[in-house]
Amino acid sequence: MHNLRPLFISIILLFSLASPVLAQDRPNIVLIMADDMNQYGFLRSDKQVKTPNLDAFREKAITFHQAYCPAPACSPSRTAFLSGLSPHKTGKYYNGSKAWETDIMKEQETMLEWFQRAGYTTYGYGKLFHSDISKDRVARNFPNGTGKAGFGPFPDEEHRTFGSDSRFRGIQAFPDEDFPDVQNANTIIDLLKQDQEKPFFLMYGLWRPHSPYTCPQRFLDMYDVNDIEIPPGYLKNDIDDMPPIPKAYIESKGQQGEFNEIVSSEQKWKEYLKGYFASYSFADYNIGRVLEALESSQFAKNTIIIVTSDNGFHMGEKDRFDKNSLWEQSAITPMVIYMPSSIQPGKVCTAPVNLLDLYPTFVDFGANGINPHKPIDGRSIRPLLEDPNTNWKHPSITYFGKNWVSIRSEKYRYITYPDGGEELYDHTRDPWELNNLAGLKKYKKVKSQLKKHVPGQMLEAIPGRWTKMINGIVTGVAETE
Ligand SMILES: [Ca+2]
Ligand SMILES: [Ca+2]
Repeated sequence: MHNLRPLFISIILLFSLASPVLAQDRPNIVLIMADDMNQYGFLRSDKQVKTPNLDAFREKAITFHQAYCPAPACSPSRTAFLSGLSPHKTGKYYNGSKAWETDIMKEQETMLEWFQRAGYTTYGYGKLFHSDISKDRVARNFPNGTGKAGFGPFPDEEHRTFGSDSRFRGIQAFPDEDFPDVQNANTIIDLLKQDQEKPFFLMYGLWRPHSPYTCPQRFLDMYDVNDIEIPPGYLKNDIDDMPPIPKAYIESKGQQGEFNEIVSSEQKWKEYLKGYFASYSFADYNIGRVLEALESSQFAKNTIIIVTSDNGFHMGEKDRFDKNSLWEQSAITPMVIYMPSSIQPGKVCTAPVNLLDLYPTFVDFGANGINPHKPIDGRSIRPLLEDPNTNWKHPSITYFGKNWVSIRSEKYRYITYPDGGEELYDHTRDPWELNNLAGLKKYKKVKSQLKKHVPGQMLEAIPGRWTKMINGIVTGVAETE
């Protein structure tokens, strides 16, 4: 009798191999996340950045013109949307503070952990969580490894165009194979040629266009410095109509030094733009390679594809070459979503959405009755994917500290600061947020409507380098008032 056992096991195995066919009713999901990619390649009518692959992709996808990050920097943005928790509930507002060791985060089920429990295989290559998270947790989220990690290559000291600050390591060319973005795309292209037993969630985290602005030479050759224009959103003395806290922040030593150096000559500014644009086009190239591999794969008909970034970036507007601000340039992220069954290709959606909305959207599409262990923030944007013109009354919220919050409705951006200082911009007339309307009586009602979305309770920021710096600025302003 006992020699029937292997046969019995074989039958069981046969059935378990057959079941993934059912699982494939649910879509695969590919999330492509660039780093510090602002909207220059997307929104501007005088688009200077060349993105042929993203342009072609947008023809068959839905482009969200008002997508924002939960917090305007790599680590807090990724921590929020991958954990499903808004920064005001975790205290993770800035880079350089450890969020993942807190009790709330230890207990939180990440997007990847939920995907696994819902029957998906999770893959991730490149820059994913950023730092501040343990290797064990990363390995749990991406059991197949995370590909080529790291941040290089860095140019030698003498090639640094803008001094030794790590954010401004100079513009220089290297061969394709030196770049993690190329290596990880290669890995993904190979992976997409293989069969999958289960539906999969695949994340491709690029480093570019984040500095240093190094890329293969042909991307630098795409741009002539003489053809590059200074950003139209730059206005000298733009900060004059701001309240004391943002003014003090922009004028603080750490924020100002780089700005003065880059804008010291128009040539230098344009060279900086060229470096960023070339890195942007390099990211577009790598994204295009992965999109092409997907399109020619067996998964083309059943895969949702999202292209986005963790945050935006200022190119001199508001006296900044950085993210880490609540203004449009820094808070906005590209977001293009391809639905294989969509009847809305090439459409634009102007409803304000947030990276935090991705996790609940994925749950909406892939849950199969399995919901995250604990409540998650954000809301499913499935209705907008099915009809981009859906009436959407929800603003998008971005945080830069306790009581340092921006509420972005379709029409307005409202910002409030810890001392009660306010900004209000009307995007129908002022897309560059140059004219602060917060002090005008006629906007009192608009402000109070937007202010209702500011949470009553916000956690203190987790200690860290940025927390210390921001607290110093707030205290400094209070002392002079
Ligand atoms: Ca970033
Ligand atoms: Ca202004």
